[in-house]
Amino acid sequence: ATLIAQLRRAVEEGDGLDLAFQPKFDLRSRRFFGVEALIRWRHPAHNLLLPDRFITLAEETGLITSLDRWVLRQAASQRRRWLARGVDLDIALNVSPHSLLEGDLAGDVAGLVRELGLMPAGLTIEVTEGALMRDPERAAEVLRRLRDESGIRVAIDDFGTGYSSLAYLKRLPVDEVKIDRVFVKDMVAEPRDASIVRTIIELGHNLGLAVVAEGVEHAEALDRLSAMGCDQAQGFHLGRPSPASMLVELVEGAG
Ligand code: G
Ligand code: G
Ligand code: NA
Ligand code: MN
Repeated sequence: ATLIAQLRRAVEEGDGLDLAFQPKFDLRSRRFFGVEALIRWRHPAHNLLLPDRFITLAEETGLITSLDRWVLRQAASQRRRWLARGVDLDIALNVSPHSLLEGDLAGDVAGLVRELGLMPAGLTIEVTEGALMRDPERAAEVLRRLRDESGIRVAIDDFGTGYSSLAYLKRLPVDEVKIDRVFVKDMVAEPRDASIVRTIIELGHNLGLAVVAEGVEHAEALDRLSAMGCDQAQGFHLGRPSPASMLVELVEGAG
């Protein structure tokens, strides 16, 4: 079978798909407060496939809608299972532009949150600048409904690599910006990267947004981000994407 046919089967039956969870760390309380869910595909022949190998394919074939819906249900169910064990971790999930702008994401989320008895949802939806800029009016409407009807937090992912207009950033119903890891990766050695990071933190705070740095790979970067007033951080230094069970150990170990 072709990769497309295999992906269709995986998505339609949820067979071989899995979520990895990467911890998100609060720099002020020095605690893990949440995770980002990242999809993995245990392909029969290629072992573990990372999303850069199949998300584009899913977008091109229209499978992305079902894939994102599967992720949403899994993430919400995981949140529920953790809550039942007294583990209160916000779960962030990535939503493709197509899933944000077409169909009825806000309605789907509201239905799921009601079904699982999660209110507020304790979920964050991460969207890229590209998704927001493709149709800012429609994006704003969907995001506003997600926040109002389901208590969803909204994050702009990979911030600084797209082309968001600052005028839209001011008007969009967003809670958080995530500084793209290309700026964070070398910020200790590269003064210009450090300046960009500092500038995004200041911009975010001036607009009343929480600022998250992704791609934190070393303790030095974490210290610098802390000193700059960055709110939250994520990266290999703090924890790699891992199965749900390992997350609980990490969080309880640090708590
Ligand atoms: O997990 P990894 O770091 O390899 O992710 C690579 C890219 O795939 C990232 O841009 C991430 O946002 C995206 N991605 C990961 N999981 C999902 C998912 O569940 N849905 C969508 N639409 N994108 C995802
Ligand atoms: O685009 P998005 O931010 O959703 O991408 C998440 C991707 O970033 C995941 O594939 C994850 O594996 C990867 N990632 C997470 N932390 C780090 C890190 O510290 N360094 C690098 N290089 N990649 C990371
Ligand atoms: Na993301
Ligand atoms: Mn990102």
